[in-house]
Formats: sequence, C-alpha cells, structure tokens
Amino acid sequence: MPARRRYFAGGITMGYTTSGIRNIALVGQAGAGKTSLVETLLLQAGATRSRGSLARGTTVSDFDPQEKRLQHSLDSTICSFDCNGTHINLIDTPGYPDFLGRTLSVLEAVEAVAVVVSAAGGVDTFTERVMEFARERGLCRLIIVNKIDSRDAHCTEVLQQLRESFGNECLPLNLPAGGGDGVVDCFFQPHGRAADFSSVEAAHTQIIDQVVELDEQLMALYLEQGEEISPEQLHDPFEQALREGHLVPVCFASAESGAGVPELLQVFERLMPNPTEGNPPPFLKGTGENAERVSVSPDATRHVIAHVFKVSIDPYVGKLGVLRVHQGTIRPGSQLFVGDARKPIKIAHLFRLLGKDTSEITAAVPGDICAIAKVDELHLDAVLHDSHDEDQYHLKPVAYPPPMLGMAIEPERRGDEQRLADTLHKLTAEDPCVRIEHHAAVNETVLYGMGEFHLRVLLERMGERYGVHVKTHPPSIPYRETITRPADGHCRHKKQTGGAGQFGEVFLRVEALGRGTGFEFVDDVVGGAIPGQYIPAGEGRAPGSDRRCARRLSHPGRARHRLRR
Ligand SMILES: Nc1nc2c(ncn2[C@@H]2O[C@H](COP(=O)(O)OP(=O)(O)OP(=O)(O)O)[C@@H](O)[C@H]2O)c(=O)[nH]1
Ligand SMILES: [Mg+2]
Repeated sequence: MPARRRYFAGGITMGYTTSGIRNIALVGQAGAGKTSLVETLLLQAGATRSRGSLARGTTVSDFDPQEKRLQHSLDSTICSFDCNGTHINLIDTPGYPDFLGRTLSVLEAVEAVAVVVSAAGGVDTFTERVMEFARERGLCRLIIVNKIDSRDAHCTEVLQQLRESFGNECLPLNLPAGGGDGVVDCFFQPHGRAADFSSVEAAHTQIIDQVVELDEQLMALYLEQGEEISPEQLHDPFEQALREGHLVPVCFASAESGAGVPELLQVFERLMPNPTEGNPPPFLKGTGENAERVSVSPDATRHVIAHVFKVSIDPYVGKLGVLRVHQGTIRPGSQLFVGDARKPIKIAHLFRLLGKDTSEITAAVPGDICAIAKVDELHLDAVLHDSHDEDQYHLKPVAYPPPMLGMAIEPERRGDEQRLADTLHKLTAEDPCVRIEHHAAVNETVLYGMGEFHLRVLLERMGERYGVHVKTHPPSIPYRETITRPADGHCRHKKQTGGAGQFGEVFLRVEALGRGTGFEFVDDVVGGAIPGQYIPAGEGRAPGSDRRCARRLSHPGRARHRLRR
C-alpha cells in the first residue's frame, strides 16, 4: 500500500510574492544524489528537523514503499519550503531513463533546472539528454557536481568534461577546498582559502567577464575603469546570461557531508531566476498550424492561467493535481474552467506539498506551485483558467519519447477485467510514457512502457496499490499474408444440377502496392463484356490477397462472369 498522505489544515498565509519564489527541478542521472541533496537542503533550510536516510527509507522525496524498497526515485516529488524570506519549490525527479516522462513533465513548471552530476561518475548520456531538453525549452541551467567527499571524486576532470560537453559557458561559482570537506566561493566573496584545484581569482574573473559581456555600461565600468562590480550590480545581466544560455554556473557540493550545501541554498536564493526573470512559458492558443504564441505574464491581477504538470492517483484521497500558476491568483472558492469545458470546477482547498505532507494554503500567487485534490476533471497538461477568453490555451507540447516495449497482460482472476481497465487508466493518467493498446486481431491488452524496469514497476504498482494481479506474456504477433510478387489467376465455375445452371469465369491479376498505400481495385473489363452489376462481386473475393495493399486487375476482354438460368 502507498504511504498515506498527511494533511495539515489551518491555511498557511504566504509571506511572499512572485519575486520571492524560486522554482527549481533537480534532474540528472540515477544515483547522482538528487534525493540525498534535497534531504540535506531541507535540513539546512530548517524545513525538516533531521536528515532522512535512503537506507532506512526515511527521506522526504522517496516516500512511496516501492521507492523505499528499490532505493530509487520513481516519480517526481515537490518540496516547498521557505528559507530566509524566499519560497523555494524544489522538485526531485527520477534519474532512470525509464521514468523520463515523469521528469520531463515537471520541467514545464520551473524556470531553472539544476542538473546533478556525480563527481565520481561524470557526465553520461542522460545528463546530455536533460541538458539539451532544458536548453531547447529555454530553461535556465545550473550544474551541481555532487559527491565531492567521495574517495572516487575527480572534480577537475568532471569540470573539464562539463566544459567539453556543454561549452565554455560552464563556469564554477565555487570550487572544492580542503580535499572536498567544503567549497570556496568564487562569485560573491572570492577571498577565502585556496581551492583544491584551479585559482579562485581566475574563476572569479572568468565569470564576471562572461556576465558583463551582456551589459555595455557595466563592461565599460569594469574593463575601462577597472572598477570592482558588486553581485547586486551583476544581478540583471546574470539573469539575462542564464536565460540566454550564455552562462551555465557550476556548483560543487556533497549531500552526504553537507559541504557546499549552504552555498547552494544561497545560489538558489540570490542567483536563480524568480518567475518574472525566467523565459516566459511557451503558451499557445488554437490547435495545429493555427496555434499562435500568446503572452502570459506573472501578474496577480490578471485572469488566472495555471497548468497541471503532475497528476497522482492516491487510493486514499483520489486524484491529486499539481499545478503551476502562471498568471492571476487562485484562492479556495475560485471557479476555474479546465481547458475548453463550459462548466467550471470549484476549488475547495489549495495545498502546498512537502513530500507526502500536504498543508492547506490561503492563496497561490503567480509563479507558485500548489495542489488540488479530488477533482476528477484534472488531467496531465490541462490548463485551468477563470475566463472563456483563455479557452484553447495550452503549453507547447513536450516531445515525450514513445514507449516502445510492450507486454500483453490479462487479469489473474476472472472477473477482474473492469478493475484492470480502471487501474490501467490510472497508470496512464500519471505517466505520459505509458500507453495501453488493445490488439483486436489477437484479442490482447498490451501495456507499453519505456523499458523492462518501467514495466516491472508498473506491474508491481498494480498489485500493491490497486490489488490487481496480472498474468503477462510477450504480445502475440498478428501475422498477415501479403503479396510479394505479381501473379495471375483464373477460375471457372460451372454448376448444372438440373434446372437453371450456373457459370462464371474470372481472370484476376494481383500486384502489391507500396506499404501503407491502401487497396485499389481496377476494373479492366472493356467493351461492357461483363454487365456492371457483376463487377463488385469480383472485388473482395480474391483468395490470399491482403485487401489493404493489393491491386487486382481483371484482364481486358478476357474476364467473364456470367450467371445463366
Ligand atoms: N559519498 C557520497 N555519496 C552520496 C552523496 N549523495 C548521494 N550519495 C549516495 O548515492 C546513492 C544514490 O543517491 P540518491 O540520492 O538516491 O540518488 P538519486 O540521484 O536521487 O537517484 P535516483 O532517484 O535513482 O535518480 C546513495 O547511496 C547515496 O547515499 C554524496 O554527496 N557523497
Ligand atoms: Mg532520487
């Protein structure tokens, strides 16, 4: 059974506005230490009293029994907390490529992604994939090199590898010091102890040079007059450099020892973009080719526009939709339309999430992330709005990888067919990379996922969470015959059983058309040798031909089809 969500009623009044919000998703390869980092960051920020452990299954992020058992994140987890007056919505994501759908869907809700790389492992293909996805989506990127305490850490090589893979705009904001027991700041106050490698002064100069390139006035001050530029003066060009991908800052940390974690929190608060500073979300109005880009701004007084980027189906409380408010303010009691629906839904309660804990809040301002429970109309990628002016608004679709591995399933117990159908519906509602197909030709239901691990997790979840146990086997292949080369056929039918006799004669040629080009019937009878009403009988009667891609020809002047009385 899944972990029961804990609810805290009371209605927290938020002490922050849009500019005080930071939405950051932690992404990166499995085992890089994202969940561990969340744990250490929460403790550092004072959001939790003790640091949970992966081995004991007590982390805030991996609260599902399956996650505890496998010691891997299988779903994204929202951790909202306040730190020094800043409201941080930190989202932990799974690093296994099998769960990429769940990772990509949360990137719709953030301005910045923090890509976590292990100092012991370096860059892998998953890191490259998420870096590219974030760049394409116009998200600001930060790289966290974790595990600097590890004996296998090779920070110099990893920094070098990052620059080779993602460009020279990957510049360190801090560097490991004391053999990985801490970090030394290269941006705010670059005057600490010596770093383990490279020079703090050189790193400071590199990053300032990179940022002032975008601001002519600052450049003049800095280069011509040799003035020291303060981090406050650099704030706006720094945000611009992040938005344009002109700078990808790199931070070093250890989730295990806590080294670099206070510095990381400071980077989140002071340097990561707030919702007004990130690239605007790619909202479109209309469908297909007629879709036009529309502007949505984080203005609290305008119409509400919010996007559902995560749905989880909780057996205890039903559907929980997690949304990012892009415009306007949502309050308990707000009436919102889901997509083009004419009838509004009423928001009874609004929640903020910290792992499995759910606390009621009094409002969600633009840029914030909140949750709504028990609204069946909500679905992944739905847009909520409070005016029909915003009907047809949607976010630019995400290019999810198609689930390719299929497994045929049927309930173990007869009579469970409906429960199986309901469960499959729930699984597809939660994960954009799960697909169900019914293969009518062989009467099989096939569950498609990203890989073996994905399918195994889905089957276990069906059993544990919903009590539906299934038998599985590889999907049957509905073999069909097709025409491999042209052939001619001739058949004569004669029947004389007393009274009226029957006679028919057909000349037929079959040829293959191109794959997928359909079926074509060509009547080659000339001169009306066969009366028109007998021609359709020739179509659809040729043995051994695939109706979908065959061309049949009856020969000119030779086809005969007669009925005699
Ligand atoms: N030495 C060391 N080990 C770490 C550190 N951070 C995480 N680990 C270990 O790395 C392993 C994986 O950590 P997780 O936090 O589960 O990694 P993850 O990125 O969340 O992995 P997925 O959920 O599978 O994507 C665990 O055994 C952690 O104890 C670190 O800073 N130093
Ligand atoms: Mg994890």
